[in-house]
Amino acid sequence: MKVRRFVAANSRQALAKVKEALGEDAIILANREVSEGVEILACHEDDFGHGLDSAPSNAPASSSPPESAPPIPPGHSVPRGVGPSDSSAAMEALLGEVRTLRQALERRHELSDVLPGLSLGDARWREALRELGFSKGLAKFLAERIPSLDGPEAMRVWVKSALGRHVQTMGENQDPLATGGVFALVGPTGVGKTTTTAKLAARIVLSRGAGRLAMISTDGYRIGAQEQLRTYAGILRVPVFGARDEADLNHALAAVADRDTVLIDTVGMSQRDQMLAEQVAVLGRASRTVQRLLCLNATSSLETLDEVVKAYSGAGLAGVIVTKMDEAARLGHVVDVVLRHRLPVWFMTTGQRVPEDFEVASTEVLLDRAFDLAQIGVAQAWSAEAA
Ligand SMILES: Nc1nc2c(ncn2[C@@H]2O[C@H](COP(=O)(O)OP(=O)(O)O)[C@@H](O)[C@H]2O)c(=O)[nH]1
Ligand SMILES: [Mg+2]
Repeated sequence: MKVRRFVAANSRQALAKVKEALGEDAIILANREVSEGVEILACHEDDFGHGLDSAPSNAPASSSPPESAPPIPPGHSVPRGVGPSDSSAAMEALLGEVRTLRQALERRHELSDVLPGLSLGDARWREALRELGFSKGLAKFLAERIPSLDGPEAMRVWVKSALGRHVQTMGENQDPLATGGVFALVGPTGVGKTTTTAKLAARIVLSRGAGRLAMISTDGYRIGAQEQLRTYAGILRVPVFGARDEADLNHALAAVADRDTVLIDTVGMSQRDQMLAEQVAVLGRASRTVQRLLCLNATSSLETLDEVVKAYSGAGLAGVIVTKMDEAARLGHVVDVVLRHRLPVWFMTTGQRVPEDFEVASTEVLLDRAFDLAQIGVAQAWSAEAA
């Protein structure tokens, strides 16, 4: 069989070369992506099969079988499927299969006329995932594995289900605060710790009453910071204690020992602040076990969120609260960060109103919002091309 190799920048050009050289009935034996573009191995239909099923027609009739063929022991018949009578039927079947493959390749090629870039390579998917906020690495990883050619909607469904198995959230019907405990909201200044503490407090008061809840503010540095929490606490009739240092904190915790749930609103610290390690240590040494919840501002960049998580991770984080989701243009970066650090998302906040703009995190909702493709340019371009 005379196999020829054709290489071109894309499958359309490679197929054109095949047709030009070998005619309409050329048999495509293989195709794959190579560094120069696409490589197609093909032969002329008349050549197909020569050298596979029998010796070439110009070979002497008595020529011995190829060395690689196992000798047939005396007294044994030729096994079915390789004997001369079966060979032509097998070859016919193989030929049929190759034709089907060729048609599939050509259909794929036609589809790429409608949705350029979909049929070959994964650059389009990667671009879309990058636009949604995912990191280069995760976009590449996912794009290389997306199996479908059916456009952005299929991509959305597939990626959502692939990521959905790994994004950890509490789920709509579970309230992680229901069992009580001491929870400290930590994170940089301005991410929404105080507002979210108030939202959580309101939620607890509404479901279980004010009698089992207390609040502590360690934010003694900013003017009005404790006042802000005291105002909410006053409305909710929940006691609030100020704590400037470790001794204060333990004193406050002792004073609220009868409350099954304690919310600590901490002082905001930059992820680069030297004091941060001290804050982590103080909460770690507290007289009651403190579960730290890191507030991640959804409007921050992926790099910033990554840096914040790394800085705040010391001694372990119980989970994450994604804040300001209402202001974020995209959420892929948030999903990316919680995935790579394997952090469960407990809550999501969606506005300034206390207590309304608050949700218990659900993977479904988080991914739905992260894959709101309508917002991104690639999907619009896709729809325009597909129309
Ligand atoms: N748009 C929006 N603003 C929020 C959200 N949560 C808090 N904020 C606002 O962000 C600002 C800082 O919030 P604050 O709770 O004081 O942040 P802290 O410094 O971390 O305690 C305030 O103006 C809040 O009203 C939210 O989910 N969405
Ligand atoms: Mg605050």
